[in-house]
Amino acid sequence: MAEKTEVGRIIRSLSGFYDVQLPDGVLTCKARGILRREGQSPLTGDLARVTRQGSKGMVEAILPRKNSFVRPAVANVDALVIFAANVNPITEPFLIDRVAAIAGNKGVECVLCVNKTDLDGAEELCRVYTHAGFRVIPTSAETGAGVEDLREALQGKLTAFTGNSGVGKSSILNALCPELALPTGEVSEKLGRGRHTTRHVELFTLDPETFVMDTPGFSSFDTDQMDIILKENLQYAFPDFGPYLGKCQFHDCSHRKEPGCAIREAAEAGDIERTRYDSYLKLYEKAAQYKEWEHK
Ligand SMILES: Nc1nc2c(ncn2[C@@H]2O[C@H](COP(=O)(O)OP(=O)(O)OP(=O)(O)O)[C@@H](O)[C@H]2O)c(=O)[nH]1
Ligand SMILES: [Mg+2]
Ligand SMILES: [Zn+2]
Repeated sequence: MAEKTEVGRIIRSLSGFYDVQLPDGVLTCKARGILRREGQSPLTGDLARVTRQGSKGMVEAILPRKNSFVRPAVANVDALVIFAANVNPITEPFLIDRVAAIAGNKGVECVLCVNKTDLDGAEELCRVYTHAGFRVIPTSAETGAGVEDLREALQGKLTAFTGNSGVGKSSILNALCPELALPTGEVSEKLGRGRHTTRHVELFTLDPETFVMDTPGFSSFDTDQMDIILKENLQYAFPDFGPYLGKCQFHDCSHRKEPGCAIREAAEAGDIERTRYDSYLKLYEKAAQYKEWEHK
């Protein structure tokens, strides 16, 4: 007789064990070796087919994914909230643009949460991303400002929080749901960097329809492991370029040095934010290098 299987969502993955949420509780599972051999490592957010073996379980299969990300290592998200701050630590716009482009390339909605506004209002950051067409939510985990706006943006979705270490992802999740009491870490004054307090991806239920994943903050190592976007597709991953696409002199314009490039002209005129265009150029170089390297 075939073994009874059940389907549940992976809410935590830690050192080779996967916690799967089933209707009657959480089952800790290992994964069948064949999954890894087939390059199918389970991710938090995955829907998994599991069998019970006493009090433990086995992940037998991963159901088809809506999407997945390398960093943060999550699957099946409706949206990403990218966290940024303009103080302790300062978030580089390039990091925001890179993560937003990866999400855009996969068709995943992106919200920018500008946190620590009690310390620094980050007006310029808010202006740039509002102009670029993002939904921007200024917050403070300290005062609670903006937390209800964020709650409303998360409603009814499965969202992953992401951003550099120390910007306050776990602190904001605690503000949304104090019972979670997640550990948060000091930011090193000397290095201006977070201490990588959150070490694994975990999915939390805010209400029966609203789920949020807390994830470890990026390190420089992670950014080298992020998804690559094909250089031809990169232009579509910048929603603020949309109105200018198809208006360049050359139909196969890469929007770098070509004459009559509508994107570059818009950036020079300030209609596209300069930092966004600079990030595009940087990502284009990375994408071009990757292809050469891959084809060697
Ligand atoms: N003043 C102020 N401090 C904050 C705010 N949000 C977070 N912090 C502090 O910033 C530090 C880092 O916060 P965390 O929530 O651990 O940051 P994180 O993004 O989860 O960091 P990782 O887990 O390392 O990725 C802690 O000392 C928090 O108390 C805020 O809005 N205002
Ligand atoms: Mg954290
Ligand atoms: Zn162009």
